[in-house]
Amino acid sequence: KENTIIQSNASETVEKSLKINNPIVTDKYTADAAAIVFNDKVYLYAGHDVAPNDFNFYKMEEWLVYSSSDMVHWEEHPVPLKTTDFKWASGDAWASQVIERNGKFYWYVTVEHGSIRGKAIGVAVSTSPIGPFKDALGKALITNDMTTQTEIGWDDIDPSVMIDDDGQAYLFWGNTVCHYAKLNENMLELDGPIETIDLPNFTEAPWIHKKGDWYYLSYAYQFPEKIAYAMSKSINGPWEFKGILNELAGNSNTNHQAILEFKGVDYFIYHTGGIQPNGGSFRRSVCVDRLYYNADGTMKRVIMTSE
Ligand code: FUB
Repeated sequence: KENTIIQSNASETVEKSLKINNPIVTDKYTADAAAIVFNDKVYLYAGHDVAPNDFNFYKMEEWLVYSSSDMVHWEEHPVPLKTTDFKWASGDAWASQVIERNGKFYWYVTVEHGSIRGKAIGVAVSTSPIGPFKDALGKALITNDMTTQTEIGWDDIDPSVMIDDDGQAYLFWGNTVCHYAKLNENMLELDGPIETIDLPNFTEAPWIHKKGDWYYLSYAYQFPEKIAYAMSKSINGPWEFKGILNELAGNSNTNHQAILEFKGVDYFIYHTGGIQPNGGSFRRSVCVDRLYYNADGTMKRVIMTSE
């Protein structure tokens, strides 16, 4: 299977066909990617899987950042953020997402809290998309104590953030239960109650995005994870379940997506355990493929070139 990007450059009237090579990073294990477009480039943020080959759990202590002008050639930048940058945290660089507002870049991350049981969501800030980023609050934005719907310590993970057309920012997150709340304009405080969304077989990894008039809430579905999604005409729902967007990602129990449009082309970013011989659920690799919408706004199943 070949997934190519056709880019036309009107001034030169040339068309170049670029082939995506998956996984996009081969000298490190990368997972849980998020991406933004800024000044004609894509910035891709990922957790760094460093679990030794005989260690069967996540070992992640820093996040990485890559940039690209064409989604095919990627430049790695110096490590922009580590769990040790959050003095109140004790480790675990789990899933995250960056967003730009008024020239500042806010990075919402999952970490293990040092003194409150379980995972928590923190925020780091920078004036550049490649950092360096600094802890913006000196404490967690969301902790396990704030959402007690489940007994597990990892229900407050996987932040996804969006600024709507009217300027209102929203934070979505969760494992087992999907939560969302408004964010203040300073991006550092909640601006209202924490709500929950009922989604079939929601496991984790919500990703909120908007295209045209539609809001899309995609998420990791069941376990091992596929990616499913729901659509709504309002960010407050009701959400209509639309089915599976991506099948099981090869050789990894988790499957964590990011969705974006860049230079008029839609992309689906995910991870697999694809690098052999040692890739797997705790040594994952970020992949990119094309995403296609139907005329009614629904998304077609992703054809993974990583397999
Ligand atoms: O990478 C650690 C966790 O695994 C993430 O937070 C989840 O989304 C899953 O990918």
